Amino acid sequence: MKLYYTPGACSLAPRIIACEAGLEIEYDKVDLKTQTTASGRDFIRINPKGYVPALALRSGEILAEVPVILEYMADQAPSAQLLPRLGSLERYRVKEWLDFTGTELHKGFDPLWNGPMPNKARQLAVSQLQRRFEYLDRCLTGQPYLMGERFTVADAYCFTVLSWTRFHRIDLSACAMVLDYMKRMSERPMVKRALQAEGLPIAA
Ligand SMILES: N[C@@H](CCC(=O)N[C@@H](CS)C(=O)NCC(=O)O)C(=O)O
Repeated sequence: MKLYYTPGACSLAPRIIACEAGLEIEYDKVDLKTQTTASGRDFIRINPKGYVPALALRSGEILAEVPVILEYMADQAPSAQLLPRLGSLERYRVKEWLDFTGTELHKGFDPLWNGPMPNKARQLAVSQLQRRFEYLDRCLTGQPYLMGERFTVADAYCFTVLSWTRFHRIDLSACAMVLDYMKRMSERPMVKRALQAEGLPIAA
């Protein structure tokens, strides 16, 4: 399999899961501005959506969308126990976290990536995100991971998105549980490996 990624983007989540699951994956870096890959390919022909991540399967087919790629990867390595059993309520709970992360957190950052914006608009985007972080903070009280004691694919995605708060200088001081969670996540050996592989800081 081959993962098309951009350093520090949401494609970091599948890289973390590939490391945690011990999957053998090739990587091809995508320049999102030019839509070309490090291997010299036209990315739009690989993923017509024009965004990372994209996972090329052994069959040559392309799978896109972070939650789907994470679920697929976890199912390739059931012994790593990165997802609860298919059909169980816990599995749907993980999907609930994946959807929350994708729609409420990940896409909440979109306005902040789109270049210079009026201060008022930035404040609105940040305060909406902060409301979500406060919810997350309450959920993480007394438990190390989103699902409780066990790390799942949802943590890889949530951690990846939370790491963008540093880049955008979003104040998380009111969310002590979230800060602890980010520290705990960044201490996982496979998370460190993924961050190092993308040339990202590993400090919590
Ligand atoms: N719904 C997509 C969103 C992916 C996404 O937003 N990727 C960003 C990087 S974090 C990207 O490549 N943006 C470039 C673009 O949209 O042109 C998913 O879940 O995979």
